Amino acid sequence: MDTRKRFKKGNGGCPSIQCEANRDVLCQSCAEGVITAAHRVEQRGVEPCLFGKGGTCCRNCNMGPCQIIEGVDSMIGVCGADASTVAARNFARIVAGGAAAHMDHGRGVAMAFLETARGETPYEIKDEVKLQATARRIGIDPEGKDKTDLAIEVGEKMLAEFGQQTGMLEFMKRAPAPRQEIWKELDILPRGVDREVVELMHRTHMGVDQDYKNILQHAARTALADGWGASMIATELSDIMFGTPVPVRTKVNIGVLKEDEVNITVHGHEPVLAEALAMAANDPEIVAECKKVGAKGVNLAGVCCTGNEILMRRGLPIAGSFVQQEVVLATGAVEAMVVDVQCIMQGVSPVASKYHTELFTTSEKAKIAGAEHIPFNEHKALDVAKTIIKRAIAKYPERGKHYIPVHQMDVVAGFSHETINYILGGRFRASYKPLNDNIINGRIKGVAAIVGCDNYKVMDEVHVELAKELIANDVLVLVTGCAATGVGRAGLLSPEAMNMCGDGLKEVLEAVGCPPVLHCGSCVDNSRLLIAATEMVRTGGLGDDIPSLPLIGCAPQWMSEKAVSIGQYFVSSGAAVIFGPNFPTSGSKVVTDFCFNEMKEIYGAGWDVAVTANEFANKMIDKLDEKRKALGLDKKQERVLFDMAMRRELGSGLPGQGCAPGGAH
Ligand code: SF4
Ligand code: MSK
Repeated sequence: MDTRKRFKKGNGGCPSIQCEANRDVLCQSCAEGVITAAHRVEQRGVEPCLFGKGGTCCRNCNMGPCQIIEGVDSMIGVCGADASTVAARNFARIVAGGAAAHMDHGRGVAMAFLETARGETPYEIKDEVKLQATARRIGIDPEGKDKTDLAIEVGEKMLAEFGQQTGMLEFMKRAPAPRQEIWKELDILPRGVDREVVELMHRTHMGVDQDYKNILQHAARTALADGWGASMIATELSDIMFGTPVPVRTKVNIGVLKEDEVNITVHGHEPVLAEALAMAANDPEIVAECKKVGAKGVNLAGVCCTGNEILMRRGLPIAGSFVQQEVVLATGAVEAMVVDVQCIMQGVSPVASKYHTELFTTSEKAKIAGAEHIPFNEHKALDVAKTIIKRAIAKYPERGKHYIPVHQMDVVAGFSHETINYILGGRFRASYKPLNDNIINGRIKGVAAIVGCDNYKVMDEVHVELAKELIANDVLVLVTGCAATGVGRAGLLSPEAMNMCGDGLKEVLEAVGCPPVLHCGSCVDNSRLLIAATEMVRTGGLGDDIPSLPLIGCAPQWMSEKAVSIGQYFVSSGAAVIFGPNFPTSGSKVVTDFCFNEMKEIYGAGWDVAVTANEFANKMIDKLDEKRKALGLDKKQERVLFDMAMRRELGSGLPGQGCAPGGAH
């Protein structure tokens, strides 16, 4: 079902969908003639092409393309492939595409980490405590080793996992023991990060694996290599190198652009370039250049997940989520947009060309016609960053007709799994035990993750209304990616939003002063949620594996292949996932039933779909209630009050100051 509201024409003939800030900018005269994704949806329709919808069209060889209809004998592939084989192959290839994006990202971070450890970049090893904890976790004894030697050893071991051919990825050992047993029995423990994607592409080549269950099993293995492998490596090494996030106050939405400063937006996913730009932005040389052109300074603002990376670690603002990337440029107030990889619409190039805006690509993997390519290199990170910033400064005097909307919202972000451990546990009892206890006593019904993209098929309000409904029902909400920016725009990432919570959740949050919706980072940072779930299991009282936890994930506005890989690694880890419209296998009932039902038997969790916020909320709350019932938590429990003895037992584990009990750090 299409939930997208029909476009209303504004004064300037502008499409009026998604958020108010978008509408406001696109209706200004400075945006006249600008074509954005919203306009293209209007021109092409919300379903631009039906070939491939439902996952049963195949173009894996030149005897096709073949459009296959399940249950119609004459509508199978020329090679005889049926709908289940094709739907499973296509689903698996989506997982491969998404996982590969995270894997290449993770490899880039691991290489930058190693170069940093060797003193070859301007970055540093900022979180030594996490370095030591990570070393221990991957079987390296940090005792007696200096920071440099230890970081080199950790970097080499992590980087080696990408090319590893046999054995098991080190971070898989963090999962609850029963989960590891299930993976072992199913023979889906990833052997190496890259190997699983290559094998998946081979298996889904014409004439190889034609058993849909076998194909989906390997898709699960590949997704695990993403979540517990590449994504976790990227998150953990980024934290060690750039600092583990702690709560910071900042702002989101297009109104963060500034009239009197040089606006540079960083768009994409990799933190290394954005970090270098942030380091260079306050350099005296740059400040002096700004003065020369009458600007007060450089205003660095994020778009998409690069935005989430610098928001979490540096408190820099986010100008826009995925659906806002072209609109940010249509303000006419951006001197430069710097992009790296993933989720960058080609449409940004023609929009930038209408203004004085410089569009720079920086990764050899991602060039865009009309953009200037300035290759980024970690060894010369600051030089490249300064070159880009100086080019942007030179454009400031050319800023013409422009419009910066008022829309911006205060947010508190930076909830790494270490921070959740600390903030919910308190300074003297940092642990997941208070979270578990409040779930057990019923003040918190459970935990829900709203992750993933935003896109034009589903209205923005789904994220927002869903989050509101969940917190009103005492569900603690964790958000990542562009969903996080969307709920941030609506004010849900601020402690003031606790007034919207049910009484139980409100009571808990009032005691710790954190928002009811916790921003946990970018799309690779979904790996933080795996660790949070694992810590909840380890803390005790909620069963011995992830499927028993009152925990559920959803991606109402999923767009990217990465979302499918993330969803599959959640499911394979035992956390149920509800997706927004157009589940990729919907053309095959056989495969969809397998994903929705049989996966529950195999992994203890399966997929589901929903459309409206209400439907999502009902399904998610029902699922949490079901889990609570299975744990015997449907009856009223007494609240556990912590006395001094219990606090001593829990110990201390401030982020950046040591390992939390249970090894959460
Ligand atoms: Fe058609 Fe089979 Fe070729 Fe796919 S692999 S395009 S189903 S003939
Ligand atoms: S950027 S993958 S639109 S979350 Fe990570 Fe946003 Fe989705 Fe891209």
